[in-house]
Amino acid sequence: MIDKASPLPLYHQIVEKIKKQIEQGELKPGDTLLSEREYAEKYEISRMTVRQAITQLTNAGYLYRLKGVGTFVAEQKIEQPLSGLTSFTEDMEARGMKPSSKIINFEIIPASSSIAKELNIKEYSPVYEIKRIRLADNEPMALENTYISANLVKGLTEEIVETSLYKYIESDSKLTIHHATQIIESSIANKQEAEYLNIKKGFPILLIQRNTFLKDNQPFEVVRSSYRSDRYKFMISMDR
Ligand code: 16G
Repeated sequence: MIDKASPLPLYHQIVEKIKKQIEQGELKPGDTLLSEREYAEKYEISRMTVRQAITQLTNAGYLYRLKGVGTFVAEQKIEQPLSGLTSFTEDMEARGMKPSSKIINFEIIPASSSIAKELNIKEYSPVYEIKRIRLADNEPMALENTYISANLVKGLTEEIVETSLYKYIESDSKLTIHHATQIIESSIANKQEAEYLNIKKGFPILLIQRNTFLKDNQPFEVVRSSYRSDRYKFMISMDR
């Protein structure tokens, strides 16, 4: 139970207890938490202490509050290792989740100077501009803007990018995806991102820019994505 003699603050003990219940599946996404009063009575502590614990868990994304309704267990974040160069489809399938995409835009446009530079092609050369909402088990996870040289990759269609771009590149177009660089930074959702990702405007998001290259160091894609920060965290392992 709660150890009042422990040097650990009481609210911290409550935080750890609820976290453990979530991690062990005793509390599942969508479950309603006990009320502040109920927790206070159960552990014989003050409501203030309970509130402090619940606020911390809410800020950390374990819980969410609905005004006038209660506090609920949130969906837990997907932990994405940053070791291999994988596709969204592969990542979701590896977790037993069903990947899908909603195409917002698919067209061939003249490359802007910055995209042309990154793809190592001439300005105004034709590039595919693909905007997709990426979903896992029908829940929006990320909004992706992809740019690919249309002279390099032939025959790309809306139907193909509704499933897996990488699968098409590697099986049908016979190109070898080799390496990538990725930059991750924090931001907040603008109106469009909020709408597509089913979050509120101003909600924290992670902006990820991936530049992917083929075997001979030839740039293949430039992708600018917005990921829901309440659904994603990234893991890097390091050697020393
Ligand atoms: C991932 C990649 C993206 C790539 C896509 C291909 C990041 C940030 N982005 O979402 O660059 O285009 O996978 O996925 O990791 P697909 O093969 O399922 O279309």
